[in-house]
Amino acid sequence: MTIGELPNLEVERARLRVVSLPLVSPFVTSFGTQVERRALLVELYSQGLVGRGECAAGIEPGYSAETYRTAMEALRRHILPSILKQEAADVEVQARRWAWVRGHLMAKAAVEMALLDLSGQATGTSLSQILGGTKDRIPCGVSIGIQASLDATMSAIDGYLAQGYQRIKLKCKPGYDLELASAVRARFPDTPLMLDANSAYSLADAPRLRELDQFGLMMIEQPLAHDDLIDHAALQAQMKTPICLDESVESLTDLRAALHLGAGRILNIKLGRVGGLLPSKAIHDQCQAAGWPVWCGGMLETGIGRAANLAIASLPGFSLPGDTSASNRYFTRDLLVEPFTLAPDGTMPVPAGPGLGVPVDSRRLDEATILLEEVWATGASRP
Ligand code: OSB
Ligand code: MG
Repeated sequence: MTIGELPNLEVERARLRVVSLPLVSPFVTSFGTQVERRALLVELYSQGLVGRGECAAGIEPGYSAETYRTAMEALRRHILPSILKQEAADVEVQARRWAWVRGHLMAKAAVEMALLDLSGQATGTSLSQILGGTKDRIPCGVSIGIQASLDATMSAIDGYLAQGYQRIKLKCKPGYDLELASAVRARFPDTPLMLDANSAYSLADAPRLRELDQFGLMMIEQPLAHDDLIDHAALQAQMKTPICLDESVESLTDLRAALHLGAGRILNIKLGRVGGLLPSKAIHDQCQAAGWPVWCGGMLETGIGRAANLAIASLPGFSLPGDTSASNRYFTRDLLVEPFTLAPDGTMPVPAGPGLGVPVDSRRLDEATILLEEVWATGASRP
């Protein structure tokens, strides 16, 4: 079954669930510190099945404008009422029913994930098969937050390399960049290495950023403003290190502008950031046509969102190791019966079961739940 053959489904019932999972260690970036993954899950019911989707948004709007709370409001008032108890339709038609809602891409992506999970379960097809995946294992990298010291950074890298991770991404910020790259390169001369600035620089920092060229980085991710393409193009023209865009590409339109301007050479695809798996596939296809390698980013997802990340990463254009790391890199206990584990060769399997393909541990899910809400077709908070 492919995207054109998805079954018609009626969404009979919808629930919003918020879970809280403590992180094994605080995750520090140029925009803030996260100590827990608080995830909004969308649960859709159809024909005796439950489809699940995870919203990428977190507690604070430091990465993008969305938070799990803005997503809840958009979902309960606008997005879910557009599809609840409507005539049965396939996922593409359902997505057109909420397309009138501007923005709220992570909220939309969570509903789309749940619908695709239902579609896969109803037809015995995995998400990867639905999307046209060609791989059954994914090469994995790891994203390391800003550490208290260079020593702590070195031992974190040592630990992840020992587990098999195929590339190291280090979060950086102005003042925590050249010394970091130089020290890590001296100690790990051949490790595939990259930095992620999460928009912390401006074009005035170009001379400093150009110094990074000497360290043989695979790429630098999103050095400049979250909504900029023009300055990224100017920076890329002066830098050998490839620029990888993250925050700046939220749609196929943004990608076309980025390609036109030469605002980078690589794209990090996050399905929440671009509004879902189907938009991610379209963006992947366009990157393939343009010769831009892509890889799958992450938002510290629980196993539910991680399963969808692995499915999209199985498409052929995902030619670089992504931020799809094992469950134990984030949590002591994930939400799944079988947590995701890294094989010694640094790969993880793409789930092969129907839909998301990862059985959820319902006791663990209930333990982690801090809020559960029924959504009404009227869009009101009460029927
Ligand atoms: O910029 O890629 C990012 C986590 C939260 C928000 C933004 C980013 C990240 C990561 C972690 O880098 C990726 C992961 O391991 O899930
Ligand atoms: Mg990033």
